[in-house]
Amino acid sequence: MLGSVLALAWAVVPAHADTLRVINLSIKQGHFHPQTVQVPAGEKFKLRVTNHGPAVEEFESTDLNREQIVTPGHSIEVYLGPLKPGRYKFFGDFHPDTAKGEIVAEQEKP
Ligand SMILES: [Cu+2]
Repeated sequence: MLGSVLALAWAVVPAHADTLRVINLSIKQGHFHPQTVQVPAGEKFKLRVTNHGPAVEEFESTDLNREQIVTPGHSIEVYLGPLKPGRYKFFGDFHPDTAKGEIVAEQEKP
């Protein structure tokens, strides 16, 4: 029985991993690149945030209720969505004057 459960798990997990949209966000010198991230509304996605240094940063979003430290040379993964159409601000908590961005969730046109 255990064997068939494991086989099912293996069959299901890669399919999910393949369909999840991954969006890369870089941190450099207290700025996010890109500053605006567009995603389709109503879909889950993963934000991969990489800190190219030199300072530690914290990816933070009050709108999305996320807060995660990113040390120089490292990446974090933030699972988000599905979002309603709208704009969701994020910022770098250690450089809040310069590290600003937003995620724009848009309904895809049929
Ligand atoms: Cu914070």
